[in-house]
This record gives sequence, structure tokens and C-alpha cells, in this order.
Amino acid sequence: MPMSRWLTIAAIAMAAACSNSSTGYGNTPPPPPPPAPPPGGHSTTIDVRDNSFNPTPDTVSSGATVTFNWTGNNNHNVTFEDGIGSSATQGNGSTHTRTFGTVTSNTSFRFRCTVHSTNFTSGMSGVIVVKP
Ligand SMILES: [Cu+2]
Repeated sequence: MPMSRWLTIAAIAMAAACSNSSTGYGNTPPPPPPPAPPPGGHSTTIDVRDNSFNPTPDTVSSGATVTFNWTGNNNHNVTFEDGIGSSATQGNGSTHTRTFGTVTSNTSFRFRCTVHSTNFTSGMSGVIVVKP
């Protein structure tokens, strides 16, 4: 066959090879890393310290009853952002409980001590994550 036709066939073959490689391996992104486990604890008891809650964040299951235990020397309270199930301001040895209902997706319940925090994201504040 003439040289020009041979070159045309060779060019088509090379183009096909390049096309195949561009859709094959090399363009597939790596799989995303698995999600990190939630930080904090998985406890139905939370210590009320001077001046922090521990653990926080705390993850519990639907229907769980969480007990707060006052272990610090100063008076504190647990005030929930949703206004439900808050405690009195009280001292060492006191306890307070809140029972959470059923949720269909992870739901955060933020709380704080109104004596030692002005908002639900800093100071003496915490969060309970209720999972389905
Ligand atoms: Cu406090």
C-alpha cells in the first residue's frame, strides 16, 4: 500500500489508543476517606465541672436518658437551647436528667450554664447528639 495510506492507518490506530487510555485508569479519582467517627463521648452521664461539661460533644441513642452529675465546687445549671428539660442552678452532688425522644437523623441538643457562658458555642457549653 502507498506510504500515505499506511501513515493514515497508523494515525487512526494511535488516536484510538489515546482515546482508550483517556477514559481508562488514570482519570478515576481516589475514593473519599471514610467519615471520621464523631469526637467526644458516648455516655449517658455528663459531669458538670468548674467550668465545663464532660464529655462534650456526647452522642447517645434515641430514647436515652442523660444524667448530669455536679462534681465541681461552684454552682452551675444546665440550660437547653430548646428550652426543654433545663435544671436549676445547683451545687456539688446534685443531679439532673433529660430523656430524649426518637429522632430520624442525628440531632444536636445544645446547652450551657447561664452562670458561666453567654452562648451555646463557647464557655461552659456543650452538645448532646442524639442518633436514630
Ligand atoms: Cu457554671
